[in-house]
Amino acid sequence: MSKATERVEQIYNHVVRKNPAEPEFHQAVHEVLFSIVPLLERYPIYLDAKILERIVEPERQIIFRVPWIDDKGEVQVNRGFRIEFNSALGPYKGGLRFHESVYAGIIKFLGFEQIFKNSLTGLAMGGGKGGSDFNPKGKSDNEIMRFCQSFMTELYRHIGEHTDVPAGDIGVGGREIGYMFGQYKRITNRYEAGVLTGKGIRYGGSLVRTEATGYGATFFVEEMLKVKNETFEGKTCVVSGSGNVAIYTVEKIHQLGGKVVAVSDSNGYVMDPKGIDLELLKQLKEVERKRIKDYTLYHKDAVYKENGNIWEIPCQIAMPSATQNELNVKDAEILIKNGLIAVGEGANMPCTPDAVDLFIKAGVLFGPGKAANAGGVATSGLEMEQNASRSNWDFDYTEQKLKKIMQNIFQACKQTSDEFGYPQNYVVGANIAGFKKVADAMLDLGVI
Ligand code: NDP
Ligand code: 2IT
Repeated sequence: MSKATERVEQIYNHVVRKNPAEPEFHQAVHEVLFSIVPLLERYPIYLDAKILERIVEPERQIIFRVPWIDDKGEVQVNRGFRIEFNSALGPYKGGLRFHESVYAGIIKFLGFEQIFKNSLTGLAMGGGKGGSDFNPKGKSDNEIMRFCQSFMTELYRHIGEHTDVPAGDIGVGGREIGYMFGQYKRITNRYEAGVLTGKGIRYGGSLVRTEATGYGATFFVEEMLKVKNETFEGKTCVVSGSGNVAIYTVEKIHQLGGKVVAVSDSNGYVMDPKGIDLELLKQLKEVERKRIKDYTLYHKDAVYKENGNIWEIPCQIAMPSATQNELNVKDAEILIKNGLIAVGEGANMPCTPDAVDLFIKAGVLFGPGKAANAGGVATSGLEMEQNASRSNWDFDYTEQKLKKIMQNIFQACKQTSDEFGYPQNYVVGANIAGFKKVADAMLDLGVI
């Protein structure tokens, strides 16, 4: 075992001891630390300066009570989080997740990933993440608004356009960002558009931000496919989830000539052999906020499978776009057996570590989340740029900027994986390229 590997083991074990019962955080740290060993062996300065010990410790963690009153007049209490992980490259930046499963370990894993993802975009953004264990399912619009207002009543004092800039994630979309921006403006008496991203177009949002994560993930896979002289044209694809990322992944795949035959939610999947009807999907999920099951009311050829495993559906390209650890090694085996050629992680950490290893070993093109889904936060960076200059770019211009960023991220992953002797291992490429920029900035900034 090399000296660097030994140090990484010690640091990883320390993280596990210091952050007990947070398996998702341990998983994210394990992946990054062990995959950057080739860099640490080449440049011992990162170990000497204790960059790893510093980077695994959030700069600041804020945990707060979120009391609100439901429609029956009952007081409800949730827990709010904002974990400001690393600000070496810019203000903390990352989404807010509202989901009942949220606890510190989830926010830490997401915040940790965000550091390297944001670094890969090439924009000046540090890493952070936040959210709440609030479950938005079945809540009325007024309940959502009251929750968002209460959440912001504490959060406002910790954020700012030059400090920390939240956005959406699971359970937080344009509606929630609107309510939170309204409350921030009211409390602070400042029209500070750059304090949140993912805003509506009428009040400082950017065109393409809604589409950005799904479009970006598809662009990333398009770049991977080029390596094998392949395109999306005529390919059968499966996209898990049916939220923001999934919907715009389907849209871009269809524009590029591929066919998405299945999408899902946490209850089951719907399979439409003719290809998912995008307009119906948008109507059901974005307008009516219904379950994916209702798709079959409108398309009789489509089948809905309650609790079904979407990865059993044969496809050439898989885009897991729902949540962490949704695709395990058994699913990977099935997908490979069915002729899979590429995986693009639209979600954060959707594939388990043994599934990732198997994909790479089998020669499947694998785009890790922190690279493949960076288009969302990159376009948030473009939104901040427009807010700072009080300008509004048009759709095509913004989409071209997003595409260029995704191509650059792919090139960084490819060149770095080649340089360190792991050709086509974009996990190694993304982690080393993302880490190196942050670590070099931390060296420049001194021990802080
Ligand atoms: P949405 O809330 O819009 O949609 C989430 C989708 O995933 C829903 O279909 C939801 O189903 C499903 N899902 C969520 N949790 C689970 C679960 N525990 N088990 C099964 N299915 C689940 O979120 P987004 O589309 O924005 O986010 C999806 C993923 O993409 C997340 O991992 C997020 O971190 C990541 N991401 C998002 C970005 C963004 O800009 N929004 C940027 C980069 C990454 P149900 O309705 O049944 O809960
Ligand atoms: O995981 C992510 O990158 C996001 N949820 C988007 C973060 C952002 O600040 O746009």
